[in-house]
Amino acid sequence: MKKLIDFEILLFGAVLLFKLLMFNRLIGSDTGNIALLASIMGTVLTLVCWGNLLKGRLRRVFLYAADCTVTFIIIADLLFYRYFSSVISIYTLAQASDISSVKSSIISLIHISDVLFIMDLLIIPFTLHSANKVIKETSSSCGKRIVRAVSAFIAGIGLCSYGVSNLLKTQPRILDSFYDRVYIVQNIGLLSFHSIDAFRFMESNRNETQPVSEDKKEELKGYFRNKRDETTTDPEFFGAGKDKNLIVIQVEALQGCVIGRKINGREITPNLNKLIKSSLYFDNYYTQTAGGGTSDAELLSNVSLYPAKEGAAYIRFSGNDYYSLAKRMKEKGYYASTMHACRPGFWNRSVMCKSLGFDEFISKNNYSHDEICGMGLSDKSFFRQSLEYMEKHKEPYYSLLITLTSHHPFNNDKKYYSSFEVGEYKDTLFGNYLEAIHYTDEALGEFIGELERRGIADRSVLAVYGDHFAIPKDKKDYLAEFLGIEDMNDYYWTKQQRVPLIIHLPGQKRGVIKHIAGGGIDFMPTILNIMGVDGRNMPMLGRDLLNSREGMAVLRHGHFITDKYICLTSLGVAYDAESGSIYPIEKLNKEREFAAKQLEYSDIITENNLIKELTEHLQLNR
Ligand code: GP9
Ligand code: MN
Repeated sequence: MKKLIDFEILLFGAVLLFKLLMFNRLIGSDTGNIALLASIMGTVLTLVCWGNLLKGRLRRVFLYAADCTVTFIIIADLLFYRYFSSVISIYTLAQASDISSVKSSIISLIHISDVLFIMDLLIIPFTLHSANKVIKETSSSCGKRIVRAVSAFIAGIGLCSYGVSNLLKTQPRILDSFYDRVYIVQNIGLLSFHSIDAFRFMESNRNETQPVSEDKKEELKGYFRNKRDETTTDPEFFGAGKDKNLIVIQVEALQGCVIGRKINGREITPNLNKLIKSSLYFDNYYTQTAGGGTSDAELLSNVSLYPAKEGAAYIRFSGNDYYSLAKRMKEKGYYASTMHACRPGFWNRSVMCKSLGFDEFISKNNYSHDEICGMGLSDKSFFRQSLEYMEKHKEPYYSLLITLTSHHPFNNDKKYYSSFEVGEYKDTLFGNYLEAIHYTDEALGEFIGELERRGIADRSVLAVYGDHFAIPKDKKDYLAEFLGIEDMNDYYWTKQQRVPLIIHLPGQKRGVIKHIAGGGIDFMPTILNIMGVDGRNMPMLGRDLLNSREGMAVLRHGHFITDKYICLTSLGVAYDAESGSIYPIEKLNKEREFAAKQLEYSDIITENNLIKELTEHLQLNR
C-alpha cells in the first residue's frame, strides 16, 4: 500500500528530526528558532527522500542504515561536545587513533538519558516487521518515485539554504573562518554543519597546495621586521637565567581557579602557592589551545605560533621546519629533552619532538610502570624517574616535562593519593578534579624539594604552567558555586580560561605578580629573554611579557583579552575586564583587526611552512 511507503519514510524522517533537535537542545540552541528548524528538516528531507527510489526490504535497510549513521554522528558529537565544548570537525577525525587512550574519559561523558538516541534503533525493526504482516505494499511507477525523490530533495535544499542564509545575516564571515563551530550547529543543525565542514575540508586540501602570494609573504616579512625593530634592545630580566638549566613543567589541566584557594580550610595547591611567593607569577595568562589539546599547549610554548584552525597542528603540520625553543637552546649548547609518560605516538609526539629539534623524547616506553594512576604513570613516579634522566644529561639542559595524572575525568585510582577533603564536592567531577590537582601539586612539591636537595634548583630556571582548562562547560555550575559567581555568563566563563604561568629564577627570594594579559604564545619570547638568548630574529607571534607595555591573549576562535577588555568577537560583545560591564565593541576595532591578523599570519606560516624563509629574511635584513 502507498500508505506504508509514506509511513516508513515519514517514520524515519520524524525520528531523525527528533534526535537532531534533541542534540541541539543539549548544546543550548533555541529550538524554537524557525531557521534552525527549517535547516534540520531540510537535511532530513535530503537524506530520507532517496528512500522513494527503493522498494520493500531494500528501502527499509536504507532508511535504517541512514538512522544508524546519523545516530552515530550525534553521539560522537555529543561526547566530543561534553569534553571539548565543541563539535567534531573532519580534521579531528585524523586524531581518531588517539581517542581509545582516553577511553575512561569517554565513558564518563555518557549520560543515562543518551539511551533515548538509540531506542528507536531497537524498536523500529519490530514495529515494521509487524506492520508488514498486516499491510501489503504495492508499488507506484518508477517515474513517479523519481519525481517524488527529486522534488523532496530540492525542497530539502531550499530549507537548508534558508537556515544558512539566516545565519549569515548575523555572522557574515562565520562560514569562512569557522571561528565558532558550536554557534554554527546551534543555528543550522548538525548535518548542515558537517556537510559544510566536509566541503571546506576538500576545498582546503585543494588550497593547501597553492602557494601563498608573494605580496602576502612581503606583508609578513614586513610585520616581523617591524616587530623586531620595535623591541627594546635593553630588556629587563635579560639573562637572569643565562647558562642555567631550563626546566619547564607543563601541568595537565592546571586551571587558574585553584591557585591560592582553600577548601575546608586546606590549600588546594600549597606547593604552587609557595613557589609563587618566590617567583614571577603571571596571573592573567590564558590557555590558547584548540583542537590539539595538550599538544597545542606544547606547540604554543615551543614555537610561539597558534594552534591550527582545524584539528591538531601536531598531526597536520608535523613536517614543518620549526625554529623552536629547543633548537635555539641547542645552538647555545643545551641538551634538549622532552618527557611524558604516555604512548610516544599520542598526539603524534614521536614525530613532532623530532621536528621541534629535541635530542630525546623520554616516553612511556622508557619509564618503569611502578604506579599506574588514571591515564598512565602517576605524576609522583613520573617526576621521580624524570629527575634521574635529567641528572644523566649534560648541563646546561632544557627539559620539558608534561604531567598526566590530573587528566579528565579525574577519577583516578586514589590509592596513591594522600587524603584531601573536598566536602560537598566529594564524588563529583569537580571534587575529583580538586583531589587530582592537589595530588599533582604534592608531586610537584616533592620534585621541587628534590631539585633543591640536589642543588639543581640553584643552577636552573623553573617554569610551570597549565596546558588548558580542566572543567568542561557542562560542569560550569560547580565552578560558579566554588567561586561564588551567581551567573557563570560568557564574561566569567572566559575569565576562567586562565591558567597560571610561574617562572622561578635561580636564587629568587621574592615573588612578583605580573597582571599583563598573555597566553601560551608568549612563553617562548619571555623565557628566551630570561635565558639571555636573543630571539629577535625568530618569527614568533608572541611577546616578551616582561618587556611589553601591553598584553593581549588571542584565543583560537577569535575572542581576545587585553589588559583592559574582554572581546567575544563572534558574539559581538565586549566587556570591561575588571568590572564585567559591557564595553562598546566598536571601540575595539583596532584590536579586533590585530587579533584577526595574528591568527591569519599564524595560519599562513603553518600551512605554507614559512618559518625557515621568514627566519632567513630576518637574519639577512638586520
Ligand atoms: C596524553 C595527554 C592528554 O598524552 O597529553 O592530552 P589531552 O587529552 O589533554 O589533549
Ligand atoms: Mn591536556
